[in-house]
Amino acid sequence: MKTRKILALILASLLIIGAVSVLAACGSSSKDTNADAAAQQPENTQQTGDETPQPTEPAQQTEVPETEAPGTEAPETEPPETDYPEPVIPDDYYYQLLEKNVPVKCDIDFDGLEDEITFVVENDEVYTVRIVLGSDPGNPYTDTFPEEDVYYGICFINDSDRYDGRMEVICSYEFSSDDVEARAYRVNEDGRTIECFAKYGYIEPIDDDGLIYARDGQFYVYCRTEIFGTNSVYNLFQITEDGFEEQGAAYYFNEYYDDDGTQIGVCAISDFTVILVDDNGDPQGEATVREGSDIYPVETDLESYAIVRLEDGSYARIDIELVDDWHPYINGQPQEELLSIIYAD
Ligand SMILES: [Ca+2]
Ligand SMILES: [Ca+2]
Repeated sequence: MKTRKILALILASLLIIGAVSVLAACGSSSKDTNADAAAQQPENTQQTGDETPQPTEPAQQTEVPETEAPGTEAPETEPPETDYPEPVIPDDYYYQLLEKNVPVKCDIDFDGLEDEITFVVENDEVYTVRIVLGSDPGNPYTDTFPEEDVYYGICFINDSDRYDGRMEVICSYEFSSDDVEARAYRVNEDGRTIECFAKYGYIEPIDDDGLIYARDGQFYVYCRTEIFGTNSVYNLFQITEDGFEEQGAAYYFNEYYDDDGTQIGVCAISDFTVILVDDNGDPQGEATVREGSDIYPVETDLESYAIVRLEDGSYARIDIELVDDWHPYINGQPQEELLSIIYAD
């Protein structure tokens, strides 16, 4: 009986233990899930609680641009609608047009320290280039264009030579009664001083939007000549250690067209002799430009000759002599005795 009782007790206690453990297990598991939920919920509420002031808003903000991004992509499909091709700017030639009064960070002397370049324009008439070198931040370089009545100015950062370990800041100004000047700033080898080069001429953009002034490190400088009348001619330039350096052997004349799309030439008012040339510029004999026919200026070295196209499409060289350093003579005569010449003031 005793052993039965003992066994029954053991059995009962085992059952109780089993039941308790089952209950405990259920309780603990439900507690755990509650705890998990509780643990999650506080986290969530904590997050949302924290999110209200901080994390949520940035998260939402970053999400909004993400949804906007496809929207901003849409304009990217618009450029092809324009008539002109997009200029190709190689990655290895740095180029940056400066907005007026907006500093641009750029390491222009390749010393690993960011420099700050600003095209400062005050009252739309006082133009200053301001360069703060990262190597000498307490000593900003400034150069204010000295001429008065400046009515137009542009400024860009350009890498003329990929291998010279620096870049240039280049400006073009137009001021009092159509006078012009281009300037270039270059950090010297010492990494501290900046040299300024000046050149007579102005720089024109190469794209229709007027945003790109240089390609492959080179840019067009335009200047005035009195050859065949007051004309605008241009040549490719880049900046070397000596300053502005011509890249082409000759200057090209700007071509002008009337409303019908016909090129405007210069009319001969007297017969005169020219030298026909082939594609290489080699002489091919003489020809006579007849009174009443037009010549179309093509190129000149600005001092001794010009190449022109004749009405029949052939090309001819006209030897030029500049008398008094400016007055063009052709075949020993002032050009206005042979051609209908228009001089600007
Ligand atoms: Ca630098
Ligand atoms: Ca360079």
